[in-house]
Amino acid sequence: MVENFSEWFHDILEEANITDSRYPIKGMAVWMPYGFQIRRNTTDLVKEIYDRDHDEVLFPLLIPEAELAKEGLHVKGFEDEVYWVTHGGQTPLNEKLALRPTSETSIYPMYALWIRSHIDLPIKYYQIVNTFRYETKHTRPLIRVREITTFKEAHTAHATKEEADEEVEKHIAKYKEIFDTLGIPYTLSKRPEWDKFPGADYTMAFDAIMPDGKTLQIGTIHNLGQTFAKTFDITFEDKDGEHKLVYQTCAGLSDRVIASAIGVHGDEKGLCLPPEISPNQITIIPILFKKGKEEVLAKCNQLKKEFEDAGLRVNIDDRDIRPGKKFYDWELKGTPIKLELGPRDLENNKTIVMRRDELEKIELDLDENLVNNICNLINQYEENLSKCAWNFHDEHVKFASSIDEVKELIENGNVVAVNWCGDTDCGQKIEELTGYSVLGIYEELEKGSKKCIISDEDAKYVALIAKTY
Ligand code: P5A
Repeated sequence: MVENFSEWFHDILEEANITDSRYPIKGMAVWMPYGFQIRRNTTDLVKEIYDRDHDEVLFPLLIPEAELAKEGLHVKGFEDEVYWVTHGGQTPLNEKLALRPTSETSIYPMYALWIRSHIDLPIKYYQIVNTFRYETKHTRPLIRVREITTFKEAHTAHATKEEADEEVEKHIAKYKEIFDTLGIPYTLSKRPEWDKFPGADYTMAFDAIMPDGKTLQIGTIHNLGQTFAKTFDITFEDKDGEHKLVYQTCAGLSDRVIASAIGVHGDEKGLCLPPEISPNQITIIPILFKKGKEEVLAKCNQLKKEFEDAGLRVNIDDRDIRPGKKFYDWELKGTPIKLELGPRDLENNKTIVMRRDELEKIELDLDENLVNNICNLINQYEENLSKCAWNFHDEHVKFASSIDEVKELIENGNVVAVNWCGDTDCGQKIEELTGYSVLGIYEELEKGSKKCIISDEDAKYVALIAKTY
């Protein structure tokens, strides 16, 4: 799988009924039923966490050209990626309308109308919508799409810089909770100046390491300072009667959360889904013969109900096909627990259960704490997924002290940490000499303790270098 992760990923999406990429527009795929359930469970998780202190809203998809063009830095960053609507039927529109590539320029003119006084602050809204980016790099389902179908974007405005700085930390904590719940390991780094979000003061980014060693940016948090507030005139009257500009943050996640959950946990047999987002946490497979069929099915239904009452998602695969084929299918689809039940099991009051990660047969008593025992297995499975993924992650972050070493380590599937003075020229030189990207600042160094990998100046930071998706 490591050798051809790209192919594995492409195939599993189709085989497991997640997406179908044959839709006749590049970079746009269909969410299939099994994938749609994973997507719904993932958005439910994100919503649950964001609803704690944000309000959900829904803005229109189209942005007038004049608004999009207002913030110079921002528009420059996106100008090659915007899809335009130019006609209404046969009639050319007076003003071109952009399909949102992201919604700052859609939301902030409205913030300017809504925010009047310090009592209107903070404002913390989020939406989960589709956004459109005419990506020119190689597109891949879920990873680099032109219609980002599941774009969670949060936009906040605050009275003070301190509050905005704190909000960045709160977004970071939320993202950690989301990734930790799904057992997705990450590095968190501050993007270099030349790679920050267009219009942001700075960008904090989460990256996951895929099985081929390439990193995937799975979430970003931007401190926007007052740049957009100036452009869109978002002001408020403070307690002292003075009119001031707000400070802003925004934070985004996409379909890549699902891509990384699939990528970091999958194996040669298929998916291993985190229980939180798996469409079914338990799949019951009845072993049916003519004799005793009714009793077995009745017991399966009874168990399903008991599991559901305990808050678990359960399905019974009663298709008229060989049990072996069913086992194969559910291994491919990554259901955390398979439970098999045949007439002889019923007679003996037993069932055979299998965790998707270990695939070892475990015999459990049907009427001795079965629900509890299964819940324990799900917890063990969840912990093990996370542990194995973090082990892989930690083993693949290595330190290098020369450019040749950086190249060699990355070619062998690693992400590499180097000492860096923080100077843009040196940073870009690292990219030029290695052919790989500076992800960003991972750690600050004590003054004078280390030298920069390029300039021999004192290093201020440990920077991460990687081959990226
Ligand atoms: C934050 C939310 C923004 O757009 N505006 C509102 C800010 N940031 S971002 O970094 O440009 O995008 C947020 C996250 O979206 C994912 N992403 C993509 N996923 C799939 N296909 C794409 N073409 C794509 N482009 C961006 C990344 O995970 C990014 O961090």
